[in-house]
Amino acid sequence: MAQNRTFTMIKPDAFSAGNTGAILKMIEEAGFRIVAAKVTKLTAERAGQFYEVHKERPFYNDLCEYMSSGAIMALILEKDNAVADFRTLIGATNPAEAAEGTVRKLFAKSIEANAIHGSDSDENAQLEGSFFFSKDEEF
Ligand code: RTP
Ligand code: MG
Repeated sequence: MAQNRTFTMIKPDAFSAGNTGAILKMIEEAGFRIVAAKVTKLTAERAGQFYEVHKERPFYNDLCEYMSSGAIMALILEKDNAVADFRTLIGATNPAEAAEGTVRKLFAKSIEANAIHGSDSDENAQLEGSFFFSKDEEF
């Protein structure tokens, strides 16, 4: 995955609430181009692999259960400065601390069910994108 790309998931709370279209509109209006997208569902085991970095954290088991509780949408996005600009667009992990107008401020239900994921580095964007997509699914 190129350095100007990031990876995101619309999480089960936002997907099941029917907020996918509104979130995609925000993403495109912020200048991101969708280069890969799919609706899928993680098993608890796959969620555990995706969030392996957090396995010692107290919220890990709950997070894996929540992330496998329903369908998600996974996407790769392209824009200059994609990783940092996307983290700005989605806002703080805890919606109570998220800035006005951010995706999490508008759509997150709690610190856990917080509507959306955004990669935190170019390296993780690459790893997370390839967790969901093969090269020929990325345009
Ligand atoms: P993400 O990886 O999903 O983009 O979120 P993030 O960087 O803002 O937050 P991170 O620290 O990586 O945490 C990953 C996800 O775990 C859930 N979480 N729950 N109960 C809690 O205290 C807690 N803290 C984090 C959230 O779903 C968070 O996005
Ligand atoms: Mg994170």
